[in-house]
Amino acid sequence: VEASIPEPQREAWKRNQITSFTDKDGFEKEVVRHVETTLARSMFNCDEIAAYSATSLSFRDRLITHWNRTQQRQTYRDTKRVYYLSLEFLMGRALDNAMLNVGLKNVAQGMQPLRTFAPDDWDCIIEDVIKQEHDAALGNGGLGRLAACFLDSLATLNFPAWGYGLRYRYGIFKQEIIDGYQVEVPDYWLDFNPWEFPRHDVTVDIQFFGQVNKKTDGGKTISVWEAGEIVQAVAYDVPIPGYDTPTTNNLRLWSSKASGGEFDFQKFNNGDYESSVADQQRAETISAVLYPNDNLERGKELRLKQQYFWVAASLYDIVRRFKKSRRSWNEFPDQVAIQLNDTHPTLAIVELQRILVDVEGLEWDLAWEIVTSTVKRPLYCFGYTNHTVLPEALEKWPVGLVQHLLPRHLQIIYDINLFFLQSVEKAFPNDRDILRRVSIIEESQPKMVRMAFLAIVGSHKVNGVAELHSDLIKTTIFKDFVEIYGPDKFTNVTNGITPRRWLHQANPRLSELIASKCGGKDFLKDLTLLNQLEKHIGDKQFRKEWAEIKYANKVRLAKHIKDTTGVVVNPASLFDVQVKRIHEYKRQQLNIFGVIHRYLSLKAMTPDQRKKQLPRVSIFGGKAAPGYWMAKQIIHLINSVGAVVNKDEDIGDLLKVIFLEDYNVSKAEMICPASDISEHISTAGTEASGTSNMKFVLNGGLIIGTCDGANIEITREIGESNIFLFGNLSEDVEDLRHAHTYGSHAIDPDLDKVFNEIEKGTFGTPHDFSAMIAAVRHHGDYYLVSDDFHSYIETHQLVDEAYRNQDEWVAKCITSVSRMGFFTSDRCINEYAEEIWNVEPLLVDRH
Ligand code: Z15
Repeated sequence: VEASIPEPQREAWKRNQITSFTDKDGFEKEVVRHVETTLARSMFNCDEIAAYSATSLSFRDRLITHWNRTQQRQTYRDTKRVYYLSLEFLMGRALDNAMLNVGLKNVAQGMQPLRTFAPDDWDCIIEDVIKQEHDAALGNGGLGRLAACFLDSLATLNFPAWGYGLRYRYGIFKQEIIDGYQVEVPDYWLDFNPWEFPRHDVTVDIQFFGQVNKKTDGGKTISVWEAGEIVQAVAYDVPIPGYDTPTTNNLRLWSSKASGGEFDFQKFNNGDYESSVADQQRAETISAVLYPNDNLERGKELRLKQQYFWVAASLYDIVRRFKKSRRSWNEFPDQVAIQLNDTHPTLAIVELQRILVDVEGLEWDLAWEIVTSTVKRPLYCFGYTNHTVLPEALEKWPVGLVQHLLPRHLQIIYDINLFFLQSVEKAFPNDRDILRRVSIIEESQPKMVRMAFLAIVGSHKVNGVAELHSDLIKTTIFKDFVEIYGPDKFTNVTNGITPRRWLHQANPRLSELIASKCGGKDFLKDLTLLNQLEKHIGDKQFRKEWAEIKYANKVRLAKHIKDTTGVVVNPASLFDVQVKRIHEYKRQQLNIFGVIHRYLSLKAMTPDQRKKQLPRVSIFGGKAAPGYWMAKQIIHLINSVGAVVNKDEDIGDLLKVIFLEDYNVSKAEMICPASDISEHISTAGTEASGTSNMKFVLNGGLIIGTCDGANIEITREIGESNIFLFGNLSEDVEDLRHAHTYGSHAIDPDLDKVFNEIEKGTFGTPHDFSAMIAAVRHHGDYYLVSDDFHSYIETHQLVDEAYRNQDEWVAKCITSVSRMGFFTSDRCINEYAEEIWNVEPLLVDRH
């Protein structure tokens, strides 16, 4: 690194090496300095917000030195880098994570300067400080959180890697529940964000619209994309610290701005002030807001603009970095691995081809070899991860829209498609229909660009996110491509989660107990070490401490429930949790129908019978896309059932129904450790993986679930006796759906009773819920709610029985945790690195 610093600067750099705090005193000094200088406040009125700000700034300073060093080292060594392109990064809070990863949370605990505002309980101070931070919620759900876990693992494993995303001014909306309905409130989160660094010197001009003109250049015909509109991309960098390593990677988020600074001065001077302001506003709109749909594409022009804006800026940046190394273009895939998180960044393939051919003047074939890495040597550039088989989530863009916004890109897409179809025709001369089926252009009215197909053609590897899902894409939506390319292009990388945030940070007491049995904290870096827990299962004291921690976590959640909903729940009850985006395929409706069934059963009992029942709290949480009417009705039904059940004196503690407002990453950190049983009950074959299932089991909860996504692999790892599986299998779904539509469709009799009760008005105006019932009764029950209902109810009965035997229950939980090592995102990242990216870690010296 030293050698990379120019001679004149090197001496000054050496003389003034920045050292950051290592102990309480050093930390305290930094906090006071930041309060009194950076924040221009006085220690006399240091409130929680000032305390949060100063603490963050102090830790941030620490990160910056490591971050600089990491970047210098990566530049100097010039090895292959990974670029993770994702429209979503659901990061949550940064401070706690930074403190834990740097390993100095203890110095911040009970810190002297902050005692002014919490004089009684010094140990709690830091937890109060942490809570001041606003979640960075630049994502919808699983896909965005996966990207965040991957960044944590990439840094922890010392991979030279960058994330590229959009800096939305508004992340996912804040959810309020008013009269039982979801109301969306904008989430303005950037007011004070110490974790981002604006790079006003790192900008890229991005072009939209205009026309393509043919020109001759030295006898060669070239395409020139001219006129149109220019928007400027400005980089904002976020440091990503690894756990117990100095490696600190970079997440670069692009923000949009009118090009030419504040105003178009031409227009301004011409007296056209209003239109120059309008231009500016229009440019800033591109990065203004995250589209709040999970597993749904709505084909909006602004969304396509976001995608191109982000992809073009990122590629420009990647190419600029590559060109600094003065290598020849055919080395590009040796230096660059780009992972496409879903099809959202697929235009990157087209944009790279455009840069190589139109800007750099390469021949088409050579350029395409670089893009697709089809050269004989094992070169790698693009990899594409598919996250869903749901038809409504598969991206397609109208050809007319692409033509209008990105005329040159449409030409390139047509050329890519032409060469691709020619090769298919050659390989399958007798199959006329295959060309229609696999064409990147769907010949519909209007014609559509199929982004997944483009991503497959332009990538050297395509992966699904759990075994079942990866098998499904090979046999259904991408079947023809397996025939064309052979099976090796398609692979599986089962998702994982970072144990740093999802165990150590979310559940510090459990993490500590585990450390005491697994030979220290090494398990946080090698999660398979959890298997040492199993030999302690017979230890009564250990089981007792385990159960006490779960109970304390439930008490904490019960307090949150009381504070936010006013409902008092008994922490000794079985806590049954379903928190995730609200979606018909995830079947929160099945859960709430089950709750109603339980309620009716309890009501039908004598007081003596009731005394023998196990008390339960059914906890729901999750956001519905603002335009997803049915999902909003489901939220309303849950709240309506809660309103009736929670005040029913016959029922008391036996059943409570809670809807937790505004489920997000920081709430998940509190909820996961407090669950006894969590619900992962999607219709078989619809949930690509699921990742909260992993979080709940890792925190010592059991799960009830269908044979879907990663549930199947969780079962394989932890054992069938430690999970409650129910419902129809994925291979039978098609036939069942067919039978609903073309045969007679008899509703499960217990479910019928539930419907009748809703229709009697027990839970408010029946009309509000008629569409939900009709979806099952009259519209083909696409999600198989009725088919799975009986099995679901029976399995919940088994859960009750199992929970009565607390000793055995706790043993099941410990066994499960001990076998969860596979589901760390570190394992995923190592698999991607080996199988897809061909990159190696790069260690940075400790200082
Ligand atoms: C999303 O959150 C997921 C898939 C998508 O296609 C979109 Cl657009 C959003 C989720 C899957 O539903 C979930 O099963 C998976 O665990 C997650 O991505 C991460 O792979």
